[in-house]
Amino acid sequence: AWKKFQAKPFVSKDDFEKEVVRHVETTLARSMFNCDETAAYAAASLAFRDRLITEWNRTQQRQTFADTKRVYYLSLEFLMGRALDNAMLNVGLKNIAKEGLSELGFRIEDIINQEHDAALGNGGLGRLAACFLDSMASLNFPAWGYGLRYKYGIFKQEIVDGYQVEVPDYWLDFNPWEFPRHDIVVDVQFYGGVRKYQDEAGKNVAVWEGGEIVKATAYDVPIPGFNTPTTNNMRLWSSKAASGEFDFQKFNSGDYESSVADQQRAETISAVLYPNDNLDRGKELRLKQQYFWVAASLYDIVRRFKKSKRAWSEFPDQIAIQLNDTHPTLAIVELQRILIDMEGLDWDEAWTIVTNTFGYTNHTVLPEALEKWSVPLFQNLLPRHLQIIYDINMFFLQSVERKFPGDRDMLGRVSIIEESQPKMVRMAFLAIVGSHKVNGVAELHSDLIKTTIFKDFVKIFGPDKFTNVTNGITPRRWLHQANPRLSELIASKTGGLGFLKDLNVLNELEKFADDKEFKKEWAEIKYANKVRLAKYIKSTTGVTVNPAALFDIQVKRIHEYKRQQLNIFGVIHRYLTIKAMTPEERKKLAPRVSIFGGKAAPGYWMAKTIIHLINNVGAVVNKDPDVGDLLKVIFLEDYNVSKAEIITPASDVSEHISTAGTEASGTSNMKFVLNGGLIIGTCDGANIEITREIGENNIFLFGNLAEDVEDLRHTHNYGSHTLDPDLVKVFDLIKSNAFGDAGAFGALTGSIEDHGDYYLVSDDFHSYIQTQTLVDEAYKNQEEWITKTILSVARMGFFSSDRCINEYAEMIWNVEPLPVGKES
Ligand code: 26Q
Repeated sequence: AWKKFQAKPFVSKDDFEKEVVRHVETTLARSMFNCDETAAYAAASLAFRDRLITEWNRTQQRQTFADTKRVYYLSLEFLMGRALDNAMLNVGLKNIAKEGLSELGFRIEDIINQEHDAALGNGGLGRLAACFLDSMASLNFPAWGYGLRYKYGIFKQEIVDGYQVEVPDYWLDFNPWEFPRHDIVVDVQFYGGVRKYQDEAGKNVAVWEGGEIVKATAYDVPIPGFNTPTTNNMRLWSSKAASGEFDFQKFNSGDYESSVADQQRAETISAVLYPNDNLDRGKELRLKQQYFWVAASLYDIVRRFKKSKRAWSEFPDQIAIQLNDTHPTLAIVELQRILIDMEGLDWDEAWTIVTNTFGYTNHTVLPEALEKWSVPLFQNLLPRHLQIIYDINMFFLQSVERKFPGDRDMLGRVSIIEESQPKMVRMAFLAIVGSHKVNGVAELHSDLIKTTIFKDFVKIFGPDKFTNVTNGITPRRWLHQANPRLSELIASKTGGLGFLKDLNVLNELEKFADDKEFKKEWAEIKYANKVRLAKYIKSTTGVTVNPAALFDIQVKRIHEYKRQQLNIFGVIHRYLTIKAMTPEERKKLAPRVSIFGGKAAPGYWMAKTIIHLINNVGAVVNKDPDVGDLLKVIFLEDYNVSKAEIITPASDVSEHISTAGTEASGTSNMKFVLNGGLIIGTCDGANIEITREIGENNIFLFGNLAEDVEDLRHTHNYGSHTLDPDLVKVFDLIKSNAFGDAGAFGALTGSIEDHGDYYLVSDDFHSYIQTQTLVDEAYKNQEEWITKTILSVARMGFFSSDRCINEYAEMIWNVEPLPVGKES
């Protein structure tokens, strides 16, 4: 009977406006007479949210009813960016919304710009999780994301006098995209002790008791697929003290202050995202975050499974859990604990279920990023889990001993417990032992982990446990949303928006690579995107840049291994070259705008020094009359997802210049090429596969290869290390205080001159400068340049996150899509 009362989702402009007006006047309790852009954003979002939530409900019912296998993607980071534009496009009603908002007196861009980014991530790993959610929904996979609802996402970056300053990102003030589930609350235990005894049947029983309880409340965010009704769920947990407002017992006994302190301590768990990217600092609160999130998520997953009344042995047939790096590795231990301590399964039966359920994705080989936790810290916070880890390790080492009898070195190398002072739990090893598949994120990276950090495990488990799934990006956000004109042009030549669901359709563009008309339109779009970025640069930095200049962009987290220092040293070299030129020579040079953006971890001094140098170089170069338009240096403040949507379509070249073997994949490289930019890059991460796909004539590769890095480092430390002469000139200029007090940059130049140049800046400098010269030359031939960019875009189909998700589904998860109409 109720079915006839269900609201019909709007499909027309008038109905959309009706919804907006209704939300302004009732939900927001405001009048249309003073409806500003904030209110219009809120109302438009609520109108779309209503639509999403209807489909979200249907999708959840459909998936529950069909009872097929589900994927749970566990990630401590989901770098979602804005939701409104994405929702409008995925539902296919942006044009209707645009017209409707226009009738109400608003420009849709202004309304979209009201939204605060959901910035619950640092960089690549977090954005990958967001692209995966989009692909899983768009491909109709029954899939949930599980994460933490941080009160503060990644900090907002301000540049003051050339220095990075961090400002808190409080983003929850008004967030229409989340639904608090006050009925879904999980108790999570910390500290306490373990009591062991034998029950009547003689079975060993362990009880974890005492300690403290923190409550996890679920907040659900709908994830709409593109051009499909499937709307999946992202569930984020928020922490609260177990006693609610405050502890009445303590309050009544006069201990008011400590009851408030308890509450604050509990809420601290989900308060803030750790701003380190590729660095592990072993802080207790971080381990608390991990367990809090993992325990709540597994409780939720297990509860859902138990409703199906299936045998435990069917758990891995119904559930696949993917670990986004080692951050959720405790889930392995927690599931084993639930099965043996709570559900009474015996160890082997439980362990088979656990290992068949989990898959682990590795995102780094950098030693400083590999997670380790001190055993004493673990013992105190999670005493039962530590016991289970010791048991997992014991059974594992016994199996190694059987396979490699007497190899004590091997046992020491692969032990989950590092015998250091204090002892440490090696999370990556635990993740490998507890999963049935381990994957890297690009071919080179997957090969490297097999031959370096996880070499012994390949011998132990065999090579089939280790695989590669090259990263991808969602073309919905990174082409259709960020670059609507290019998307429209492609649609007009390939028969509609089908390429957004099957990115290999882009291949059809190859036949336009020499088409005059097409090339003209293509070039116009790039120019318009550069004009848009130039305006943004003007409004945020005050610097005027020429949109006809070559835009050279490097935006990503600031890290020594990513080598923004190589880029800025190259810029200084260019500055020196320009200064030494005659006016005639200057006329022949292609004007350039070097654009940087990215955050440094707050405690990473070297990264902050690099930002400082970039800003100081900009301050000098940008006002030098000898230079004029030939060189401008821009640092864009607070790089984030919504800014990436403006920046990515505007590159002529982008830089992906990590020391070979250090960048696991990179994903912005894919975004820039998909938007018609070329790449200057090293033979690292996904650059290698991009080259294979688009052809080596369409990419500017330079630098030493991964296989030579180790020897070069050895030479620096034990042989002779002479700096590249051009780099010496750059350092001399810095030391002459040309960019402010050189003392500020001593640590940076010193790391290269005196401390072994670990990232091979000097070794790659000459090759880098030469390649930049090739870029200048190539850019002069615009006809050829445009052809290269068209061919590149045409060949980028492989890098869709849809391809990537299909590979995970087939090789690791063994799950099938569940489109509407396929329920039975
Ligand atoms: C670990 C312990 C304690 C605190 C923080 C962390 C931590 C947090 C974030 C460690 C690593 C990260 C993020 C890593 C990351 O973003 N890696 C990137 O992942 C991308 C997606 O696979 C790749 O494209 C990049 O190459 C890789 O650097």
